[in-house]
Amino acid sequence: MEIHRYEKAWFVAGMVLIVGFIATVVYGAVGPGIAMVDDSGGQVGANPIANENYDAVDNFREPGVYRTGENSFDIYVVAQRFAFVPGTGEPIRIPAGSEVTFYVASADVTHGFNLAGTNVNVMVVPGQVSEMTARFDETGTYGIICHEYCGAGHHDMAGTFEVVPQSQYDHDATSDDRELLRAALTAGGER
Ligand SMILES: [Cu+2]
Repeated sequence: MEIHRYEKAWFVAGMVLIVGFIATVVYGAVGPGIAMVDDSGGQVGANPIANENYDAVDNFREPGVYRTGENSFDIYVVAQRFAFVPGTGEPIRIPAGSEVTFYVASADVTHGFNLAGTNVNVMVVPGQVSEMTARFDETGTYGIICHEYCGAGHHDMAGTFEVVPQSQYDHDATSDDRELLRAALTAGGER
């Protein structure tokens, strides 16, 4: 049986494309370390989030930035129509050289959480805490974008994430300090 040479050429081209596609996936996983977000954040009732009843859930806290170590932070974000809390009203701010774990939950419908220009990019499904960790060594400002159509104000659903120099880091901007302050006030009695 004779195979036409054009047919042979297309067969070779097809094989090269398949091998090329597999190679890009392998490179993405091994090289830049691109990974899928899994369900490690756990499930969460959508009602407690919508009602701001954060004490009722053990894997989500009041939205804000919590310092967990010298250079590590946990950031809890609620995505709701049509804002990120925090992020939209006030920027999320961390010092450069930080490792950040994001916990994002939805108060209503499915949203997206993407730090523009980074690998931090996840769907925020009601009932699920989307958890992902990233390192920010350089200063910069990133837009936070909702990339899942969520309603009439979707195009306005955006926020700001700022990585500032250590020296400029504003302690007052973090809720862990507010919490420390609250604890100090409670310890010192009512005022
Ligand atoms: Cu949206």
